Amino acid sequence: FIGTKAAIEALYGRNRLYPARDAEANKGNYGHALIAAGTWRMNGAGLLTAAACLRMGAGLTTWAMPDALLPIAAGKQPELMYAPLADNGTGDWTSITADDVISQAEGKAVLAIGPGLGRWDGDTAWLEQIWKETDCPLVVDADALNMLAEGSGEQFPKRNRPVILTPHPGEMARLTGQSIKSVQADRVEAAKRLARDRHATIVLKGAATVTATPDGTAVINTTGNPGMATGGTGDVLAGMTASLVAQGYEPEAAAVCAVWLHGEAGDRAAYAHSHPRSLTAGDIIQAL
Ligand code: NPW
Ligand code: AMP
Ligand code: MG
Repeated sequence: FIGTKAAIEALYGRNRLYPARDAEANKGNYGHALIAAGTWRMNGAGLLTAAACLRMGAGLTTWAMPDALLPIAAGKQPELMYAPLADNGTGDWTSITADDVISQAEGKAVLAIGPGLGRWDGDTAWLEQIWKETDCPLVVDADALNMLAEGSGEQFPKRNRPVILTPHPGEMARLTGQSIKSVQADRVEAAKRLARDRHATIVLKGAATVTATPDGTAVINTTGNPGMATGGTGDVLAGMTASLVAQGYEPEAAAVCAVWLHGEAGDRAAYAHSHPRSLTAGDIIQAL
């Protein structure tokens, strides 16, 4: 299935791609998203994820971060709320417990986890506990995908709530044990197989992003450009996807629509105002 704009509109309805806001709406109607992302060294990954979530229309967005980051994050995007978690002054996640994240996720409409998180000893068990004990849909990206790749099916069983995984080909290779080359040789099949194995919606990124679901559907995206091969664009997609989940989209529709809009915004930013070479991830958020 080729995900052109017309085809996506036919599948999900025009209102899904461009949802009109109810005139009587309040922010409570559009979900509260929690973003667990960012470290001292990669705080921008957290900011891009959270800002994209906000810009995509979530009612409220809270960014959970190691508390040493708060002074540099505060004020960058004043509409965000923050959940600074005690980090012993490290600026990383090593001493932040799974319980800290789980309690923040209580009552949230979605948890996006992974961009700029880094890795540490015991992180796969940390993610396992969050996977099992949070009650909201998950969008899993970046370092959290690498944690997941090192865990068994028992550690990461089928959840009651939706899961969306957003690997680039390098992360996909770690998740499947394949080489990047063999992932790229049959992207549709690789995405479909992982969707079945992990009981999750899979967004296999890169030119012509493939979104696959456990029931065997696969959608190939038609928007985007090589200017998007630059740091932080995947973090933006994770935030956009989480935002649509927070607003009540089913996981497949959230993923397909976020991927299409991310590429379309990337195309407008690259060709209308700039050049693909000069595109930055933040430009995609602006173009939304
Ligand atoms: P290569 O180099 O072409 O052989 P990693 P990361 C491959 C954070 N960020 N087609 C690539 O292969 C992230 O959120 C923070 C083919 C290479 O092997 C993460 O937390 C930023 N191959 C962390 O950095 C901005 C492809 O994947 C490997 C491919 C590390 O994430 C940047 C590289 O991936 C970043 O978002 C493709 N289309 N795409 C910030 N401002 O704070 C990727 N590969 O080793 O998982 O590292 O993606 O940079
Ligand atoms: P990440 O590697 O996680 O930062 O994600 C990169 C993002 O940019 C993904 O959404 C990719 O689909 C997109 N992207 C990267 N390279 C290209 C390309 N050549 N054409 C279209 N989209 C791309
Ligand atoms: Mg990434």
